[in-house]
Amino acid sequence: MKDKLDKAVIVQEALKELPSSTRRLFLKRTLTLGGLSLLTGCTVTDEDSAERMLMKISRFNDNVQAWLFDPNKLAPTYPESMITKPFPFNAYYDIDKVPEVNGEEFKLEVSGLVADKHSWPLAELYQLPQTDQVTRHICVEGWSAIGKWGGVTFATFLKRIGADLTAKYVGFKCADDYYTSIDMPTALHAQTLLTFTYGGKTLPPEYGYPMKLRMPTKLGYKNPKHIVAIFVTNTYPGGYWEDKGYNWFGGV
Ligand SMILES: Nc1nc2c(c(=O)[nH]1)N[C@H]1C(S)=C(S)[C@@H](COP(=O)(O)O)O[C@H]1N2
Ligand SMILES: [Mo]
Repeated sequence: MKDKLDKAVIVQEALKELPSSTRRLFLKRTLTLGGLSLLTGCTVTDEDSAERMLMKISRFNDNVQAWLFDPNKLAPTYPESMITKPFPFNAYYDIDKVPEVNGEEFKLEVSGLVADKHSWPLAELYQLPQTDQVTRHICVEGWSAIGKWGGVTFATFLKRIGADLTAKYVGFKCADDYYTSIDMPTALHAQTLLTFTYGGKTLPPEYGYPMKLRMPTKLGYKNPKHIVAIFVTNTYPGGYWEDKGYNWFGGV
């Protein structure tokens, strides 16, 4: 990084870090280093350390992905015959450590930029209009699987609680130590569901009982299981893997 870097090389290196689909779209829109600086909010110079540069690229990547995200574009859906059996379990711990949640006592906490902060027992959540979809879950660890999840469209839930839909983030706290957060346009996407069922049956513990936010437009680690609290905020909430260096936007 000490050598005088040609501006074109900096842009090229930054682009290498982007997923190929993003890269293609990005190249189509022919953004320059000026644009890169605008998006990252800082000037990319040859004095930046490699780590700072990578941090900038990751934040740049978040911004580019957010910028390219088309709220009306639907992720593919599949026939039920293509459902992966058995559907894989994944968490940052082994299956014998899956959190046990008592559904009778459970109440979903809601906080932040919302008008109605009452906590939701499961029975009340089940009364919201339910829908299901068969989509592909893609994990960065190198596997993907098709499954069927059912629940309420998250936009419906956000409107029901009087969420500030102009806020930047929706954050999630889980019954394990997991947490994550998403951008509002994705939260409002038609295929973003707050799900209570898997394969037509109550979500089993290993897949995230009592609820999982299912987004076919985002990578697996952005899909929180065992959600116990939801909050709407303009303060960046990060996430379990995101704080360890995974890209925050995490689009597929
Ligand atoms: N609460 C919680 N949610 C989580 C995780 C986790 O460890 N804890 N892992 C994430 C990752 S990396 C993946 S791939 C999916 C796995 O979901 P599955 O077990 O239903 O396949 O859950 C995501 N959500
Ligand atoms: Mo994952």
